[in-house]
Amino acid sequence: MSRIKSIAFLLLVATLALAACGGGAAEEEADCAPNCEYTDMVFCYPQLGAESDWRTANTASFKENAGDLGIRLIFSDAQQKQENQISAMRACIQQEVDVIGLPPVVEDGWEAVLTEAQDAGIPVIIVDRSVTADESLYASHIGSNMVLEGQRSADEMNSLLPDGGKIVELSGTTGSGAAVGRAEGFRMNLNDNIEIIDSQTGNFTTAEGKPVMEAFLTKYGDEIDGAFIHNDNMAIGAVEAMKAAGLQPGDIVIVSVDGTRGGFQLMIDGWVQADVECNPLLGSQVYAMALQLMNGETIDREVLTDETVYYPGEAEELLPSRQY
Ligand code: GYE
Repeated sequence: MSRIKSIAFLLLVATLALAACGGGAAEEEADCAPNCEYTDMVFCYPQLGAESDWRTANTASFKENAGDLGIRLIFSDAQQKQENQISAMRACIQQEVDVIGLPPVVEDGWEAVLTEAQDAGIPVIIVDRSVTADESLYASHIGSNMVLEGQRSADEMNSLLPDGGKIVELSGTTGSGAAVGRAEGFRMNLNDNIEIIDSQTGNFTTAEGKPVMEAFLTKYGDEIDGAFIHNDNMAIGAVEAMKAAGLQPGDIVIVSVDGTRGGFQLMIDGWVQADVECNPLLGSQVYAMALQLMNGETIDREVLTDETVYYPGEAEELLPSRQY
């Protein structure tokens, strides 16, 4: 008797636990499942900002692809502020959108709003940068492998400074998955004879990259042999500072990240010696996954973009065909 009672109790606990968990794949299916089409989709994209050419291309990719596919896109620009992204997500949850794509400005602090989306049965695809929140709180992550980008950057710096030297780092937004991953990967692969003498954030913008390089030049003068710069827009600002200080292309070797037209131009002009690709054109891939989620299909938990490294020798030829 007591055994039967305890089995019954266990069953009850298990049922309650399942109910409390909620948010299972089946419950996230849309009403149109399993035959949902793009024209059924309301997709929310609380973009993090417009800080760089990479970001502008990323926004254009989501807007253009939505237009082509007939998706209703709810777009907002958080101006690099996490609280704005969180409010935009909450507004989308209220509107009962089908899927949210979140490009998180920083890695930490997403647990509460991701839980709210999950409780409302709205799947979230983390786009571009990563989050530290538990995997169970979102459907998938589609973006670049930032650690690998950092490792590739270090490999380039190693070949540019075979006898070692002193370098500075212009890092991206503090606490962002892109900056954290690139810094980590870079340090993993950098040769022991290369010393990072300083590292400061330029917030991924040209406007903030310039004064950071100015300050480095004032402080270290011609001690600096190289610079690892986390994106092309900051490289543009840094080069402006270097020109103003009377430096010539190649005086300080630069490894940059993104592979935008601006970065290609800097390679053509001799300022940047290697540009590690980071691809912003993620719209159609994210929408395809969003549709799978609406239809209750199984999806990959992480999809990393295939990327390469670009060099000055090919920059002139490739520039006209660059999409961003
Ligand atoms: O490198 C930078 C942008 O998160 C990968 O953000 C992205 C980065 C990109 O501002 O240009």
